[in-house]
Amino acid sequence: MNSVKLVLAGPVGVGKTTAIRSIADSEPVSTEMPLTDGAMGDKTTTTVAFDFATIVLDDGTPLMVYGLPGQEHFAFMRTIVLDGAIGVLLMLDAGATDIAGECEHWLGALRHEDPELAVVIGITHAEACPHFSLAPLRAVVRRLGQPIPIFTFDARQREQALHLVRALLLSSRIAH
Ligand SMILES: Nc1nc2c(ncn2[C@@H]2O[C@H](COP(=O)(O)OP(=O)(O)OP(=O)(O)O)[C@@H](O)[C@H]2O)c(=O)[nH]1
Ligand SMILES: [Mg+2]
Repeated sequence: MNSVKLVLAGPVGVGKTTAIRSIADSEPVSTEMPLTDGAMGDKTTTTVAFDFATIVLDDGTPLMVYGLPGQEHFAFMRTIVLDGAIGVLLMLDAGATDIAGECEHWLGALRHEDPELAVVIGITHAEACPHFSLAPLRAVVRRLGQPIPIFTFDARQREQALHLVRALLLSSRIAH
């Protein structure tokens, strides 16, 4: 079976590198450098090129999973990393001050790269935001007219991260 390529995207600190570490079958390829503006809690590094890991799902599907850098500074990596991908897990932080704006920005950037990409949205850090609501995100998705599922998950938890990967694979297969 040919490997399927999936990409994790989203702003700095949402947990793209963490999610890839959670689901990887072996040590992932990382390109981490120290955060120049200082640590964000226990996060002291940022991705400067990409993350990469291979996974074989329970049903035998081989996956190549890449993570993008969150910093706009490295936006040029998107075209390179997204080449050949069939789906993107767009990760957003429940605690972001303008999560709907970030969602719209990233969905626009992804659509610009490849309008055919299947997208699933995964919200992290939700347990730290008791008043978090999916409603503003649902409004963005509805406005754009794209059928995009939205889930909350913890990128540090392997099973939760794998659940999102399986959902993305399903969306990709429906879309293609
Ligand atoms: N509390 C909490 N922490 C989380 C959750 N998901 C991820 N984290 C933490 O959030 C941080 C995410 O850091 P990274 O994985 O480096 O983030 P990234 O998206 O790769 O960031 P860049 O590469 O800088 O764009 C880590 O410290 C994780 O342990 C979550 O659901 N809840
Ligand atoms: Mg990273």
